[in-house]
Amino acid sequence: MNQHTTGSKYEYFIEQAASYREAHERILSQYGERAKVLTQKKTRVGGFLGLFPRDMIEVHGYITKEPLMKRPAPGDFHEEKKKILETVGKKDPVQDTLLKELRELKVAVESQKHYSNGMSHEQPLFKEIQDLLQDNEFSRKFSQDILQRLRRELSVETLQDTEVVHQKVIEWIGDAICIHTLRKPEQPNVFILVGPTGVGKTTTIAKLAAMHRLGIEQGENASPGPKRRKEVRILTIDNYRIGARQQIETYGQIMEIPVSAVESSSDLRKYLDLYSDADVIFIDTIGKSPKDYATLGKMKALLASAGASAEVHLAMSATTKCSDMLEILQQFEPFGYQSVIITKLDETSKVGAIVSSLWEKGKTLSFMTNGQSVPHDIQRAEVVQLLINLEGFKMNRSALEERHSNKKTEQ
Ligand SMILES: Nc1nc2c(ncn2[C@@H]2O[C@H](COP(=O)(O)OP(=O)(O)OP(=O)(O)O)[C@@H](O)[C@H]2O)c(=O)[nH]1
Ligand SMILES: [Mg+2]
Repeated sequence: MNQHTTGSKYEYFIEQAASYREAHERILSQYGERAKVLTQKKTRVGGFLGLFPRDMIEVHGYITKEPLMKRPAPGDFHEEKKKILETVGKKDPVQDTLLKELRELKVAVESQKHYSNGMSHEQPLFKEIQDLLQDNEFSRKFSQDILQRLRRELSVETLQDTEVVHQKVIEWIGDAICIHTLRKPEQPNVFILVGPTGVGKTTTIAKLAAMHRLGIEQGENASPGPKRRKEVRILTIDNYRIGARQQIETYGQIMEIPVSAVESSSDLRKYLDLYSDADVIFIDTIGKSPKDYATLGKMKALLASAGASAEVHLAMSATTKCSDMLEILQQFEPFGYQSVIITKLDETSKVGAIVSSLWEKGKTLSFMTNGQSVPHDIQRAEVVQLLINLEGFKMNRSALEERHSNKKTEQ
């Protein structure tokens, strides 16, 4: 069944049938490919006085008078395919170069898109962490490592949670700090402190010597039970600077610790023999610029007489900037120092440079000093004590303490 009206440009039709399929077949057979369907719906038709109507499908459409697109005949299609394959097969150097450049451009655009998408997605929290690391004076290398870990190890959901991200970053900073395990004391335990000028070597020697003298040394080597006053000696090779010898001798007098000045390798050997029954022998050295290679060389030759069992520590001030710390750590390498003592922590709130430089050079930390008072202002290096100096981070201290509590005994 159909209705058919003619317009100026189109002829309209309505076709009713029992199913869509039947309607479409009829439309195709009557009007051919020019028939275009506009709408189709279900409708109820027939029945006597509204009784027993039938469900029918009604399709509205029009017949276009515009010429149809020519479909290629099967033969034409094969002809076209052959032409295309021939063009593709031909090597055109200009076209090849262009294609190559286009491909490279596409890769560059894609990676740029990926990068900018990533950044815009990450930006607020990543920027915040980056700024915090920078404010705390972490090195670029260290900050980049942390940011990469954030991208790699945290899910997109976790990255929305400021507190979790802060705590994670603090944990990773803590993991980067390695605490030196003190050797089981030999007798005598020879402890040498080297380092740049004015960082607090002599003061630190005085603090450590006093602690041992009083039997209140800290850390894993602290003897359990009643404290035993130890036999302590101090040697100094700082004979050249006016007042230097007097400074350590004054500490020695107050603490009742013998202090001797050493001028040569044979001198050093003589005193080490003489004090062979002492518990600890501390050796204070001349503060030297890490660039004064000649004096550093002489000092190294002299200290070599202390033997391989001597424990060498490098004193470095917490107020030093990161690039200088890296240089100091490098220049004092010939002394074969086993660990670093960080001094003057009380003079700065920025601990990023210390953590970054030690991490970059793979060095451990043994003690931290935080004031001029002898002997109190010194403690065994502790990860959490450093972390709590970090500014601007939200941190859960008890979780950090739990995480790092065993670190002292790890090597
Ligand atoms: N604020 C602070 N000052 C310290 C600390 N340790 C040492 N000092 C001070 O730093 C200054 C230099 O200390 P010294 O112990 O003479 O340093 P040094 O490395 O022996 O110096 P040189 O022998 O000249 O190379 C002194 O005024 C000390 O009181 C510390 O932990 N905090
Ligand atoms: Mg000194």
